[in-house]
This record gives sequence, C-alpha cells and structure tokens, in this order.
Amino acid sequence: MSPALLCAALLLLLLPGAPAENSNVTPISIRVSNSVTNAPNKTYSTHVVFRGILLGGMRRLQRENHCFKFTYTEHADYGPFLESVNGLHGCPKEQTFWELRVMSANGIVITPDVGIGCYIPCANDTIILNYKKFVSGDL
Ligand code: B12
Ligand SMILES: *[C@@H]1O[C@H](CO)[C@@H](O)[C@H](O)[C@H]1NC(C)=O
Ligand SMILES: *[C@@H]1O[C@H](CO)[C@@H](O)[C@H](O)[C@H]1NC(C)=O
Repeated sequence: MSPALLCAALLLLLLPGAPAENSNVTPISIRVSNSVTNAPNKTYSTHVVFRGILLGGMRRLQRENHCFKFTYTEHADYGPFLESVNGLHGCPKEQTFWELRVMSANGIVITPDVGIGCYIPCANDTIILNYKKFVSGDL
C-alpha cells in the first residue's frame, strides 16, 4: 500500500470509531451544604467525562477551583469514603459525616447507594455533599 492509501485507510478506521458521546462532557454542579450548622450553600460547576465517575469530577473541580477541596480515605471493600469538604471533616465520635445526595435535572433527589468512587453522574445532576449527623440504627 502507498503511504497515501495507508493514511486514508487509517482515517477510515478512526473516524467511525469516535462516537459523538465520547467527545462530549457531562456537566454537573456540586453543592456543598451543611444541615448541622445551616451554613450557606456553595455551588460549583464542573464536569465528568462520558460515563466518568463523580470522584473524577470532584478532582477536576479541586484542580480548577481552589475554593473547593476535599479529602477521602480508602476503604478496602467499598473504595473512596468522602472524609472532608472545604476543610470540614466528618467525625465518627460526633456522629457527623458527608452525605452524598443527587438532584437530577428533573428535580428528583435521591440518596445513591454507592459512594463517590462508584456514582456515575448524569448530565445536569446537582451533586449534593451535605454535612450531617447520623443516628445509629437510622441507616
Ligand atoms: C454504618 C454505615 C454508615 C455510617 C458509618 C459511620 C459509623 N461510624 O457508623 C455512615 C452514616 C457514615 C455511612 C455513610 C455512607 N454510607 Co454507609 N453503611 C453503613 C452500614 C449500615 C454499616 C457499616 C458498618 O458499620 N460495618 C461494620 C464495621 C465493623 O465494618 P467497617 O468496614 O469498619 O465499616 C466501615 C465502612 O462500612 C464505612 N462505610 C460506611 N458506609 C460507607 C460507604 C462507602 C462508599 C465507603 C467507602 C465506606 C463506608 O464506615 C464503617 C465504619 O467506619 C453499611 C451497610 C452494612 N450493613 O454493612 C452501609 C454501607 C457500607 N454504606 C453505603 C453507602 C452507599 C453510604 C453512603 C455513600 C450513603 C450516601 N449516599 O451518603 C455514605 C458515605 C458517604 C461518604 N462520606 O463517602 C453502602 C456502600 C455500598 C457501596 N458499594 O458503595 C452500604 C453497603 C449500605 C448500602 N446502601 O448498600 N454509612
Ligand atoms: C441548601 O441546600 C440544601 C440541600 O440541597 C437545600 O435543601 C436548601 O434548600 C438549600 N438552601 C438554600 C438557602 O438554598
Ligand atoms: C443540560 O443543560 C443544558 C444547558 O442548559 C441543556 O442544553 C441540556 O439539554 C441539558 N441536558 C439534560 C440531559 O438535561
């Protein structure tokens, strides 16, 4: 094959292989709320890649917006556990933790049954990171 033909063949191979979805980003917002102190909410915009996990979007936001920061610990079985947001740490002794909730574009709010490492946001999700008290037996 001539180099030109080879190039054309390569292009043909590559072009149909790039579905529109892959080049698209999935916009989300992240709202930080506090139901213990009722401190004012903060809302940030970021995105995940196509079918990317929430943790990826949180890392992107942290990289690009220095007002948002978070830390997590790694659980051997369940993966990343969100430990602190903007310097405020969940504290088992005080029975506080960062709850993960999601308001989808249609306004319905759910509490995902997975953490930040497993949740895959949908376009225009508002991810709610809510500092809250847990009551034992109330899970
Ligand atoms: C108690 C509990 C909690 C407590 C733990 C604090 C405490 N000191 O008690 C609190 C309220 C903090 C909690 C929070 C959440 N939890 Co929870 N929790 C449980 C529960 C009922 C028991 C865990 C336990 O005590 N095991 C016994 C001890 C000895 O084992 P352990 O490994 O040390 O337990 C630790 C881990 O389970 C860890 N943990 C608890 N929940 C979660 C969630 C994730 C994603 C991770 C990484 C770790 C983790 O905290 C425990 C104490 O340190 C389990 C269900 C079950 N029956 O196992 C769900 C469970 C583990 N939680 C779950 C979930 C989804 C969450 C949340 C993401 C809910 C939400 N939408 O906000 C959040 C975590 C958010 C975050 N910050 O990352 C899921 C995890 C499934 C998955 N594959 O991700 C489970 C399996 C319940 C379910 N819905 O199916 N949880
Ligand atoms: C802050 O966020 C919480 C959780 O999403 C919501 O219930 C509350 O109405 C918000 N408060 C304000 C003042 O917007
Ligand atoms: C998300 O919001 C954008 C901008 O408002 C809109 O164009 C798009 O249709 C929305 N997508 C979904 C799935 O809600």
